[in-house]
Amino acid sequence: SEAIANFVLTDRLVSSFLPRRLRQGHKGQHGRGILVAGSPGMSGAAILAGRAALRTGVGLLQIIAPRQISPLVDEGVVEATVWAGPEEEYLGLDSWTRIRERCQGAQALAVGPGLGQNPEFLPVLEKVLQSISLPLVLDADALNLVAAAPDILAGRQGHGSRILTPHPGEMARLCRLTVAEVQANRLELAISKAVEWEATVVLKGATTVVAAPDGRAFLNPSGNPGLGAGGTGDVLTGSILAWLAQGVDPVEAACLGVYIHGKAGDLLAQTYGFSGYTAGEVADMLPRARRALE
Ligand code: NPW
Ligand code: AMP
Ligand code: MG
Repeated sequence: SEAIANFVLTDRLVSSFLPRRLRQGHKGQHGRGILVAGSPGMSGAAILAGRAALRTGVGLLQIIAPRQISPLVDEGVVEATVWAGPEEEYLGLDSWTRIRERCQGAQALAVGPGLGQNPEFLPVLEKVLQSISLPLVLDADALNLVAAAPDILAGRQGHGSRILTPHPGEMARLCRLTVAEVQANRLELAISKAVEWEATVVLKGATTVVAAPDGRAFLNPSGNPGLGAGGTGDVLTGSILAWLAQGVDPVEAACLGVYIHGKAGDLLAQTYGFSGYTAGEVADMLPRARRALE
C-alpha cells in the first residue's frame, strides 16, 4: 500500500484536534458555513445536515435549497438563514450566482445531501471546484454527479481542500467498482483515491476510513449498526462542514466529524441498543459526545 502510516482514532488523538474557543468569542469568530442541499422529498437531508452543523458549533449557517422546499428547510432549521435557489425543484445552472455570492465571507462549503441528480447542476459543481477556494465537503448526490464526470476532480491547483464522504455504494460508483470490490479493499482503495484525487476521502461504513491526500489513513472504531439508518450520513456531512468552518484542518475535521458522530451513536446505544435511534437524535447527541473528549 502507499500508506505512510495508519492510525486508529482514539479519544486522546481526536481531542488534540478540537479547536479552542475564546471566552470572548462571538458567532462571527465561530465560522460561517454554507450548505447546498435538499430537493422535493429530501428536504430532510438538508435539515439533518443543518442541525448537525449547528450541534457542532458553527457560528453562522446558511443553507441554499431549491425554492420549492426552502420554506420547509427554513422551518426545520430555525437557527440557520435559508436562501432559496432560483430553481423550483432541483438546483441547476442559475444557482451558481447565488452559491458564489453566499460563499463570500464564509469559511467552508458542503454540497450534496438530498440534492438529487439534476444534470444541470453538474456545470455548477464544476465551477465550484474550479473557482471557490473554500474548504469543500462533497457528499451524496454531489458524489453521484462527480461519478458521472470523473475528470471534474482533476486540475485543482490553487483551490481549497476537499473532503469526499462516500458510503460504499457511492465509492463503487466513483471508482467504477462493485460494492463488494470496495468492501474487500477499503483501506487501500481509500488511500489510493485520496492520493489520486488530492482529497481527504472518508469511506463510510463500519470502521470508516479517513484517508488523507498525503497517504496517511485513520481508522474509526466508534459507532455501531444503529447508525445504519436513513439520514445519518447527512448528519456527518453537516458536522464536518462545521469543523471546517471553525478553522480545523481538513483531515482533522474529517477525523473529528467521523469519531464524534460514531460516539454520539454509541451514547444513544446505551439507551436504545443497536437499533431504533434516529439521525436527528444523533445530531442532537453530538455536543455530549464532543464534551466527553474535552
Ligand atoms: P447495495 O444495496 O448493498 O448494493 P444510494 P442513499 C450501498 C438522500 N437521503 N455497506 C447499498 O448498495 C441522500 O443524501 C435523504 C454496503 C445501498 O443500496 C442522497 O441525496 C434523506 N453498501 C439520496 O438520499 C434520508 C452500502 O449504497 C446503496 C453501504 C440517496 O442516498 C436518506 C444506497 O445508496 C438519505 O440520506 C454500506 N455501509 N451504505 C432524507 N430524509 O431526506 C450504502 N451502501 O443509492 O446512494 O442512496 O444513500 O439513500
Ligand atoms: P449514509 O449511508 O450516507 O447515510 O451514511 C451512513 C453513516 O452511518 C456513515 O457515517 C456510516 O459510517 C455510519 N454507519 C452505517 N453503518 C454502520 C455500522 N454498522 N457501524 C458503524 N457506523 C455505521
Ligand atoms: Mg448519504
